[in-house]
This record gives sequence, C-alpha cells and structure tokens, in this order.
Amino acid sequence: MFKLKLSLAVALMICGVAQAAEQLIIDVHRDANCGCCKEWVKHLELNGFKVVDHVESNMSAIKQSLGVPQELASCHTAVIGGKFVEGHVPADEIKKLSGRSDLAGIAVPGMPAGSPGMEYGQNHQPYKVLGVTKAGAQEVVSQYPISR
Ligand SMILES: [Cu+2]
Repeated sequence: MFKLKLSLAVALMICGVAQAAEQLIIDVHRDANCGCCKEWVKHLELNGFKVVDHVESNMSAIKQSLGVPQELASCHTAVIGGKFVEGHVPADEIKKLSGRSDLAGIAVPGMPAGSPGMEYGQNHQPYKVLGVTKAGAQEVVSQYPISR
C-alpha cells in the first residue's frame, strides 16, 4: 500500500513538472544573421524556457501581424500564451506575463546595452520594460537596473 502511494506521489510530481515546463514554451521569430537574438535565446533557455526557433525573412511583417507598435520595435519578436514579447525582455518579466490578461504584449524597445543578450561591452544603460494593453495603451511594467 505504501509503495502504491509512493508511486502515485511520484507520478503526480512528474505531471506537475511536465505542466510547468509546458507553460514555458516560447516561439521566437528572428532574422538568420541576428547574433544578439541568439544570445537572448540562450538567456531564455538558461532560465527554463523551451524555445521554438523560427528563422524569418521578413521580421517587420511578423511584428505587424502580432500587433507590435512600430515605435517599440527591436530585433526579435517572441510569442507566448498569445502575447508578444518584443526585443531583449528579461526572462523574469516573461514569466510574470501569464498574470496579465489585460496585456497584448511587452517590449524592450531598441537594443539597450546591458539587457539580456546585450551584455557585452561596459556601457550598460538603464532601460524600461513596456506593456501594451489590448486597448493599445502603453505602461511601464519594470525598470532596469532594479533599484533596491
Ligand atoms: Cu538584439
């Protein structure tokens, strides 16, 4: 009886792990020659994401079809849970996204030095993670570096 309970507990644990992993599957759209895009993909994988890599020939068409505002554009565009993730967004911010059903997506516009995948060099600059609501409004979701 004890053995049965134990194996049930193990099965439930495995289910739980599988479910958690499934939630972190992210589609990344990028240009073939984008080096910092690959660095960002590494950052995601190091933080538990399973990346489905899509090499694209027309990134601006992808951004447009996903509703990324033009002024927030960066290099790569990802999709998770139906929401867009534009640019070098930190993995922790993507993990918080499932709790924001009001948002269409989040973005780190441009390519700020020091953001995930852009760590080379010494001139790290502060940057903001912006949220875009389904109504089209923009808000600051987070600022980096995080002040303590
Ligand atoms: Cu980039």
